[in-house]
Amino acid sequence: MVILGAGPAGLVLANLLQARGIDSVVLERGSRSHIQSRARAGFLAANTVRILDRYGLSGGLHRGGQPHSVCEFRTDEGRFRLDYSELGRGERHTVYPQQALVTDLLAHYLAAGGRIHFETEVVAVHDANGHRPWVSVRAPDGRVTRWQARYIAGCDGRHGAARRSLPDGSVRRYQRDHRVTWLGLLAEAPPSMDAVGYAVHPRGFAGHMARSADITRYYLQVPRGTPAEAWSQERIWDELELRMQAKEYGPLRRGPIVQRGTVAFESDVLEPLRHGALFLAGDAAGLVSPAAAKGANLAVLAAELLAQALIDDLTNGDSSGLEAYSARCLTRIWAAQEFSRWMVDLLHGPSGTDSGSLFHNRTRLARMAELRASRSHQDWFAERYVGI
Ligand code: RFL
Repeated sequence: MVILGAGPAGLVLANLLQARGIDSVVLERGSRSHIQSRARAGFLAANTVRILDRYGLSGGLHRGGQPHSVCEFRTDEGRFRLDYSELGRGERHTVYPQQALVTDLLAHYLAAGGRIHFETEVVAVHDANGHRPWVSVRAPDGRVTRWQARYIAGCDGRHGAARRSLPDGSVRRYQRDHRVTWLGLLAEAPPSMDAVGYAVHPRGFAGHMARSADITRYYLQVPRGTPAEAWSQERIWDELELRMQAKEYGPLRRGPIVQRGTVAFESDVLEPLRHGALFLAGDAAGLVSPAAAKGANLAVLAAELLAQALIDDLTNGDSSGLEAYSARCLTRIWAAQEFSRWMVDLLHGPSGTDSGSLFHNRTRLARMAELRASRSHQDWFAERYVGI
């Protein structure tokens, strides 16, 4: 078994196969220090934690993660809070940085005797639909070699080799550009509030998410094409305070911004998630806009489904799980896409003054008003926001 990519999808899959003695290798383009320091997700759903618990992969997140269950919406019409541990299914998030999770998963895999090659880029997947599937690989010294495998797991993200290797017409790609861009910021500053903050402002969205006692993530909606370095730190803090209505609700705790990057909101889903011996999981299978914090959670879920199916096939000769993998996974992916799109629409309005934009903004405010006032809307929101 060859696994492309050492993100959450690849490493959960690798751990589960290793635990059942299935011979596999992970091929990762980046260095170990790169994957262990790449800041991305932080909000893990309760179901993700249950999956990691099931396989003994959750020690680090129980020690270092923080339970979280409150979000606060701020609009022109005031603010309101939802504690989703008291709504819907009563579940919480665990806030644990993705790079810490990746570090834990890698350590566990290596301790169990797992094999991984860093700085080893998969160039392409070959003959996935044939008798002898293989991948071509560029080693750190530049030599191109090959790995043969019975099955190949494409867990190498949206721009990886698995997607690139799919022959024309073998899968269909459903795609949407949400026309929203966030400037994602990591500040060396304590959180400014004890909740996830979603500020909907005429100048655009602003978000606040605690990562730890001294690190906070902020997001600012910016025009598409804005370079990440375009805004000075002072301008960023002023804009965050304005949109989050700091004058009314309290100042933000400022600190140096130590990482920044822009994220253009795009979503896509491939169907089916299998081409012969090649299976797609995580971002390689479908990219979800980060508005609803679903991507890493879907990656872990898909990895478990795929691992179970592979174990059944390779240890019992039962291929029914592999045949059902794509459809089972796609049901979850589309549900996450639907909620994510709902969140994108709730948090961002068109900036134009044409009647279509004004109409859109009015319906958005109506959606917010229902969320503020209606218990059944809040239950619906809670179930989808923290669920997967
Ligand atoms: P990853 O994590 O991108 O890992 C893929 C790995 O594959 C390697 N690779 C290759 N290796 C070999 N050969 C090649 N040709 C290769 N090409 C690529 C890469 O180096 C990498 O190590 O994919 P995976 O495992 O599918 O995991 C997906 C998640 O990383 C992603 O969905 C989340 O980060 C999305 N996301 C969030 N998800 C959540 O569930 N909760 C959150 O709170 C959350 N916040 C976020 C996010 C994503 C964000 N950005 C940056 C898009 C916040 C942000 C800002």
